[in-house]
Amino acid sequence: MTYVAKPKLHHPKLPRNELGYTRRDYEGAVSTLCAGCGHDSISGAIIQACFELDLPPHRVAKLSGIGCSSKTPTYFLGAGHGFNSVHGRMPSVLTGANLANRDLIYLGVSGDGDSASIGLGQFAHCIRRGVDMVYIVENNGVYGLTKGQFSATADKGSKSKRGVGNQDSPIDLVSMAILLGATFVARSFSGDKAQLVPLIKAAIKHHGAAFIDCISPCVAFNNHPDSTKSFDYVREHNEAVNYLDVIEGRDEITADYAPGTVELVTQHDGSLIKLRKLAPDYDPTDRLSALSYLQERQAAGEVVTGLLYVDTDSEDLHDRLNTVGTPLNQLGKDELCPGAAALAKVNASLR
Ligand SMILES: Cc1ncc(C[n+]2csc(CCOP(=O)(O)OP(=O)(O)O)c2C)c(N)n1
Ligand code: SF4
Ligand SMILES: [Mg+2]
Repeated sequence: MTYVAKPKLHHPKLPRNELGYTRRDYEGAVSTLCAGCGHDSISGAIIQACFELDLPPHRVAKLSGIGCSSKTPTYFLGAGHGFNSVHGRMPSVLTGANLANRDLIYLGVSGDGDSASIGLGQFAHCIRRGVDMVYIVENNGVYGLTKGQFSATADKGSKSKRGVGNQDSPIDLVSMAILLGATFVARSFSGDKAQLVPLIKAAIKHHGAAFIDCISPCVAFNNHPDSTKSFDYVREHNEAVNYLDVIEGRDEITADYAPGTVELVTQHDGSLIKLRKLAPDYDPTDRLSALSYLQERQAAGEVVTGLLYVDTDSEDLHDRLNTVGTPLNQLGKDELCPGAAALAKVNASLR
């Protein structure tokens, strides 16, 4: 119930991070989603990731569209900035906010209907522009909020709760994100926090467009035996290519791993991704093999999860536009207005 406030009291011995915050300081309002909805587990993973990264909650901007998934920013980071936009329009609002203030951490939360159906064009352009953000799709294969219609990510042949088969081909958002130029692409499962939390942390540390497709079963409309987005199906067909840890630049690196099974990937800000490879031949820095591996395993009915692709030389929209380092919303009149002489020169060049 939205009117039930969470109790402010908490155990005095709750662990605190470097900022002195407990995990409770990263929570939001009480969730109104169905009990057992995968989306709530993703909110829990976001809370855990931000707590572990010692992020000041007020430095995070949470943007979403419309849907059960898009409601979730209310349930985490209550002290962050939030903007619940129009269905499928989160990417352009996020792009504008990022251009105006590059200093915040941008978290776009969307659904498969929000991003693969009505918002597909917005998704594509936001990714190809390299907006510095973490874009999470909470993917359940249905429009949960409007009572379970198939979305564009529902697998062909997948059956609805009422037994109707989906005849259309699915859109695979991770393959699409790689093709569109995302520089960090991952897939995970709401029921696998051990994999999801480090992926979110690495995505936050990434400089550029980071995309996470998170399979998140809808217990009300799409968690039955004929659904390929059900808890049971994903557990049985989950093919994890790797598990990772994120090591921040300031920490001493004490890796305890068997040679040949771990790969260290250095990100733009010096943080390290320690990849425990489960598929020994999988190279997440090789874009072409990532795409063909995804197609191959998908044809075998498997759901490939883990860090699928990362470009360690990534750039973002601000790099491409060569904008100033100071957030535009902090510039004064003198910096923003070039003056009459400069304007006259521009006008003269156009005559
Ligand atoms: C312009 C517009 N068209 C349609 C709708 C109705 N609508 C609301 S949410 C939704 C789909 C949500 O599906 P998804 O993004 O997958 O989120 P979920 O509820 O499954 O988490 C639709 C079609 C709307 N709100 N606005
Ligand atoms: S309808 Fe589905 S997606 Fe929406 S809250 Fe319920 S379980 Fe979650
Ligand atoms: Mg959905």
